[in-house]
Amino acid sequence: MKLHHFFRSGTSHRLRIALNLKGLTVEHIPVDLRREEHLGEAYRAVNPQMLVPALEHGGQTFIQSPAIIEWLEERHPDPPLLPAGADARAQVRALAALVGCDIHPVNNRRILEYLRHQLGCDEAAVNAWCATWISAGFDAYEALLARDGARGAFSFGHAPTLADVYLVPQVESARRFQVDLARWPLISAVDAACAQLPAFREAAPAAHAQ
Ligand SMILES: N[C@@H](CCC(=O)N[C@@H](CS)C(=O)NCC(=O)O)C(=O)O
Repeated sequence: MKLHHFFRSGTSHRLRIALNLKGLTVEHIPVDLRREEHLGEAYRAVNPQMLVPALEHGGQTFIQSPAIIEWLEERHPDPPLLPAGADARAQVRALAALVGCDIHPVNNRRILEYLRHQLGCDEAAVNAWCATWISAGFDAYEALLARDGARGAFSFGHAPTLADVYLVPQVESARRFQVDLARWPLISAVDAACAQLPAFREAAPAAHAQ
């Protein structure tokens, strides 16, 4: 498998965590978003959407991190990223979607570039934008963690799940936008628990910095 990714991209980060949790190794192909390599013709041929990550396997190229992670889960079910039972699965998928559908997309690079260049926002306004949507999502995530009485150290149950795969990169991104994480002690504790595990540590942006 070949993974096209950028060290600081949250969606790439979540895919690296999922691959590590599954014990899978890949060839790493860095795509530098700072140099806009994803907007060049070479990368367009890999992913016409011109976003990272993309995963090549068996002559096929997979895009969209949620679809790739589901594909991994189907192809490599052990260890599972989803719990047993439809109700529990819905809970974990909801946590992941809260991050993947409602926090990450509005803070993506191209959105921030539009704010800067089309709408004339300065860096303070851009950071305030990011902090607003991260905070709204994390307030809800924290409340969901608080009301789950059966939870251990992770977002759900006693082992890492899809929810943690999505949460940890978003926490990393919140740090980058200088959002004060003290407001969300349960999220911070989950992030710390994940950081104990090699699968998460070895997927971190710092371990892949270019
Ligand atoms: N829904 C897509 C989103 C992918 C995405 O937005 N990737 C970001 C990096 S985290 C990207 O390539 N951004 C480039 C840009 O915004 O110019 C996925 O989950 O794979």
